[in-house]
Amino acid sequence: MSRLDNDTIQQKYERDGFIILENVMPEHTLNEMCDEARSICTGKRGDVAGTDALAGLTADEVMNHVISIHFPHKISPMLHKLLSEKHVVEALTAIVGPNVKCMQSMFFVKHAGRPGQAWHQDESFIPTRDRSMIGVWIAVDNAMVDNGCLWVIPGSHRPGILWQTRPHSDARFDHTEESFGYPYSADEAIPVELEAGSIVLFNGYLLHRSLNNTREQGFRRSYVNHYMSAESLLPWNGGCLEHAVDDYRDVVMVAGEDPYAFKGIEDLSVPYLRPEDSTEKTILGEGFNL
Ligand SMILES: O=C(O)CCC(=O)C(=O)O
Repeated sequence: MSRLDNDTIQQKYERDGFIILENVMPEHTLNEMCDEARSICTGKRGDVAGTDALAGLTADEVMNHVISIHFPHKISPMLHKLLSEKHVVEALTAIVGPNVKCMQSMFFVKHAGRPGQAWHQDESFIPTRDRSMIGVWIAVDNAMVDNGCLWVIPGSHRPGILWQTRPHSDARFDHTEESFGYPYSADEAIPVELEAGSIVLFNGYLLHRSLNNTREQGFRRSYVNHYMSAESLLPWNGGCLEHAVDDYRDVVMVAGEDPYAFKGIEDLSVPYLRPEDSTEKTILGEGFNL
């Protein structure tokens, strides 16, 4: 990251809607992240919705049933600390401003044969009030086209429109709805192939997707975290509350001052395993509406 100065970061991000930081995470950290994911999946870090139904399976077997672990930072000090990784925070402050908070973490596992996620915009799911949402996607394994790397439509964040979404029946993707009605063609999309340890930061309005992992074996893991300006309120439900609150306060400050510190921090986000497809929603039990 220090390889780019702040102006370049801002210019590229404003133009394309994403920037890449190469070779940020050392191999030992990537290995620790994988060990941590295994511990979480087998309940060694505390309660995770979805693990009961998969009790008795090995960590790798559990990870073969799920797309991702949501909010792992809530129970893993190691993954919590990585939210504030210094190169990431430097890039975030260059793009978002001096005061930055994180509201979500996800550890994607995407085993061989498992689906990706259809075209979508992250701000459709996590609505900031100032359009400052930014995803930080850390490649834990080499992420290539054949194992389901991210794809983006460069510049698609610029209109600042959240396109409509609808259910789809494309078996390459999980049950999450797809965006449609946008004025871009398939040949404007580009794959974001990354070596393990590299990172892509992308705008919450950027159209992106990931394809299925077509390999015979192995995982395509990524640690994906969402951040925003600390000045903005966050009318969100955290993916598990029945209704959105005016300002979701289960956040982690990673830079600067929190102008709403007087509200305190709440314990709202619940770590859970996101099922591989809608037929496995039952592993989560009542109260989840994914
Ligand atoms: O990593 C993936 O396969 C999908 C990630 C994604 O689309 C997202 O984080 O919004």
